[in-house]
Amino acid sequence: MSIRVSSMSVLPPVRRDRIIAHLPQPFRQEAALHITNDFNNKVKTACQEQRTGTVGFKISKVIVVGDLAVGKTCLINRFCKDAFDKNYKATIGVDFEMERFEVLGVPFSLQLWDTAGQERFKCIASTYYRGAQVVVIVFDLNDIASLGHSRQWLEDALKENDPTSVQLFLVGTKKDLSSPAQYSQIEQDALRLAKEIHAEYWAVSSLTGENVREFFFRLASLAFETNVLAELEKSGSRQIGDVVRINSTSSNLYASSKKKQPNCCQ
Ligand SMILES: Nc1nc2c(ncn2[C@@H]2O[C@H](COP(=O)(O)OP(=O)(O)OP(=O)(O)O)[C@@H](O)[C@H]2O)c(=O)[nH]1
Ligand SMILES: [Mg+2]
Repeated sequence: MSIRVSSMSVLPPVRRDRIIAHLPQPFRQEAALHITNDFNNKVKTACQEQRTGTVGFKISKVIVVGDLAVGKTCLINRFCKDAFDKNYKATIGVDFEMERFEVLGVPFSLQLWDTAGQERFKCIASTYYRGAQVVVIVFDLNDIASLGHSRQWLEDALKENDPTSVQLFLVGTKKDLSSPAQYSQIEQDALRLAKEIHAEYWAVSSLTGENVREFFFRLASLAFETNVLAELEKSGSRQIGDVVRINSTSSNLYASSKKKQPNCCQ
């Protein structure tokens, strides 16, 4: 029995609108993690041959950080639940969402950790930073101070992670509230910072939904690509016969997916 079939018996199939077949493009070419038109060839070939590494069940951990009330929870809720709440309810400590995709025919999940921006919850929230493959720093496009604080959020997030392997996104929210003139002013500063910290820049509105889906699809695609490349690198040193293919047994699937979990999530 193939793993895809066996995982379906545990989980419902991936939603049709979570299927990614082509690499989504960045929001701004000048502040992008990379600007290739398509997925890495090695990744595409591995997916076609169902040779994406030792785990068929791939997960990346994403932490979402930034000042209080910049719109972290709304951003996640717009994407995961297609909902928007105009009333502010502070996140206490941390919230968690799991979002499932299928990228190049391979099941892939994002663990989204929505952390609290309020100072008094920061020490609880920061205990969840460890083991992140992706860090999303959120700021409010109408509040220049929140952009300025992004460096501190980054520093805190990187204390718990390997800075060389983390993918960074800098996301400006509440685009609906800024005039074109105000927007282009803050965008210049945001682009400068994004380039400096090697982050990919996005501007979104959770109220209207502008760019929200595009952003998460891009994030999922880049996280998937990095995840598969790392697996291929690891499995490169093994014999071909040692590689557990996607169509291996379901017991292997869960044994290996468990091993991949960061300590803080157990
Ligand atoms: N107009 C507009 N308002 C937004 C948008 N995103 C968030 N808001 C509002 O901003 C406020 C704060 O949003 P949250 O998502 O709760 O902020 P947060 O960053 O999660 O805050 P903490 O959990 O305290 O860190 C709420 O009143 C939202 O309705 C947006 O895109 N446009
Ligand atoms: Mg929140």
